[in-house]
Amino acid sequence: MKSPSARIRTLFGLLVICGALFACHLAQARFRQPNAEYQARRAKLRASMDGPIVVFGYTGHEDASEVALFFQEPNFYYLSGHSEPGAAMLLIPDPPAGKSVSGPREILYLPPRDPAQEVWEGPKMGPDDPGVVEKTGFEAVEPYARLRDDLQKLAKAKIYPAFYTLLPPNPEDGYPHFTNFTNWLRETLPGVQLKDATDTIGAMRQVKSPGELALMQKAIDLSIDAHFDAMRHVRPGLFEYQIAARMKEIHEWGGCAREAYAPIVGAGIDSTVLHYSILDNEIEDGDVVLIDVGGEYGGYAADITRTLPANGKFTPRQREIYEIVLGAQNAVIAAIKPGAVLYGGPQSLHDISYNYINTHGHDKEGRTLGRYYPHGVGHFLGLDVHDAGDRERPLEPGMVITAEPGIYIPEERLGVRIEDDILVTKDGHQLLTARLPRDPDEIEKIMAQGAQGSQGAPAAPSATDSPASAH
Ligand SMILES: [Mn+2]
Repeated sequence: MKSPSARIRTLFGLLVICGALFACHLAQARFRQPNAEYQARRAKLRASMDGPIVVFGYTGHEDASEVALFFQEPNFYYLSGHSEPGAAMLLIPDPPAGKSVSGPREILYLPPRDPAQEVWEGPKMGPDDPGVVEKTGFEAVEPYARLRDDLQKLAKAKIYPAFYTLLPPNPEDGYPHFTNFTNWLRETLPGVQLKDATDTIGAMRQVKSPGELALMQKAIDLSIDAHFDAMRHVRPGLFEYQIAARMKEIHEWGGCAREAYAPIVGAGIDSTVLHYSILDNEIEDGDVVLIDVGGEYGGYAADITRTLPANGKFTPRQREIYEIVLGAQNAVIAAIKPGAVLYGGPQSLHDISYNYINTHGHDKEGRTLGRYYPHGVGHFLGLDVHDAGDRERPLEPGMVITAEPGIYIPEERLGVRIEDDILVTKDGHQLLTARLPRDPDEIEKIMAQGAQGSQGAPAAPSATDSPASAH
């Protein structure tokens, strides 16, 4: 669909000033690393490929709902730090021996500035802005319209055996961003072999830099603060969404731009629904409340789950199941070190958790509990909550994973998940969520303190009161 002329758009905009047409190009905050970090990532990617790499940013059309804010495609962001719609980049590796290539090797393509649109959405970066090369850290910044010519010239020179891009997942859900641009590339470069760079970039994203880890720890600390608040306030009679509301406020008040994922607060039977997101039920006496809520800070996700007794005291059966999940999680955490794998093989972290759960406790019919653990032990964490990269790759220092075993028994209205975020270190691991108690006695104590002082509840320890992590 063509956009209306600027004049019509302006008139129409007066009528729908809060509407979706304009909201979709406002951007969410991610906090940039220094340009040198993006340059190093691009250099590493170029060095590992035998052909030019073309990566397309999101256009702003990916999510057209009224509440959508523009959020850059994570691989594009990872390689550029650029958060505005409609951009592309071309990365050109060293040519094979005996061949040569001239001109810049890292080019950012930007759409032209649109003054009429900027009235509504604020200024955007344009290819002709003074200082745009220094600001973006690319070797060259060109108008987007030049991309086609540059690609065709490069292909015609027959220097490289293939070109790379992010090929679409199969099937591609939602707006077909990757399908659209891959089709465009095939039309633009007929006869050129097009290969996928997704796995290579995903492997790079798995190992976090100190700057990324700092943002992740901030997301985690704010999420821990929110979980402390939930422990102090959960009680029968509240609705699930009220707990989420307080947690979201703590995230945003602390600087999170958004949630890392739709909050899950499930009481009673809802605790057994893995991705429960309606949050419209009342918390009842005797329920457990499963709280899987994490904020996103500077673009990086936290992912934390705690399961609380609604009235502040676990029943013997709830505690029994809780302690099995905790035992499984402790066994997993203890095994996290370089070389371990999340999935694949009998020593995998997943199998450790499954075997623990399946050899401890029983259901009401006397059966083992493995059947009530239907999901995986965890995932990589980063720009995405379920972050990029091969889940069977042996762990390396700098990777961050979650450990989140769970047991969900609908016939007992009982779901328990405990989820923490863990950095793989040279010698083992560091529990980034260590400040938030997992022990059931400690949780009951904090809940009792919260119930006592419902007006002046003791403040959660802040990130500076105690070490944010332990080895
Ligand atoms: Mn998770």
